[in-house]
Amino acid sequence: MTTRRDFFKKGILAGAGIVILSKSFGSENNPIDFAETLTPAADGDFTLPPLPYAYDALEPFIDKQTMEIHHTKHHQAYVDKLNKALADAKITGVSLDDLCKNVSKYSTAIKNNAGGHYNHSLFWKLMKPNGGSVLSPTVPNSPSGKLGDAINSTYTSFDNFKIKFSETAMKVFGSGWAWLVINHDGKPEIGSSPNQDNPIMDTSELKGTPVLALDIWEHAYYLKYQNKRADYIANWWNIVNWAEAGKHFEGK
Ligand code: MN3
Repeated sequence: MTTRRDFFKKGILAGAGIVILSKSFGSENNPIDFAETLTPAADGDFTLPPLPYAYDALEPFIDKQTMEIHHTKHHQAYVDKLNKALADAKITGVSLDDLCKNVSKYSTAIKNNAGGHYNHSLFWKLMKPNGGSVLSPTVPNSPSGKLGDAINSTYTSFDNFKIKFSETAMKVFGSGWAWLVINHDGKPEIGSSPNQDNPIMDTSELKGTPVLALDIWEHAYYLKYQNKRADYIANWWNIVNWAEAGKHFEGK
């Protein structure tokens, strides 16, 4: 059995790990374009950003094997294919942000893989260890500050917001993403995108600055949850990094 004391110990250790890793991860002050990871390196290639926690840190909500394959195989493949597509098109020195914002000018290969790199880089940062276990109650996890206020005033309550966001995520047909964005009126808006599209792309129906991102591709949950997408979504709420989401909301 996990005791309450173990819980705190785990929490402190996990917290310390984040501090150490975030130094090498860089870009803590710029979470929206997280410049250091998303700008091509000097040789012109994008690189896979390290996870800001261990592969098993999101257990039991997302399992270690899924995280490891998702990061080292799927995300790495988007990075590699993006670099190849850019090299083939002889494009250098364009930031990932600018590739996405002007994606209508580029090939489908650049669009899909720039989106894949951008979305996953965001997704990892918007989750954090909860410290819970299947045998113990989880740490309550909800937004506070300006983001919490905006969610309450737009959706009447956090619970109602969760229902609306989860419904949107359930309705994504095939592979895609569910989002909370700040739209052009400065208001929170829930929506989804197909494939690896995202709300900063000039081709996207949903437009705005991403605040929350949830990967609805089966590779994000199939090993643990199989066809039970609803359970994956319900468990994901335990590991949302609301502090990070709040920074995005406030444009910090
Ligand atoms: Mn994915």
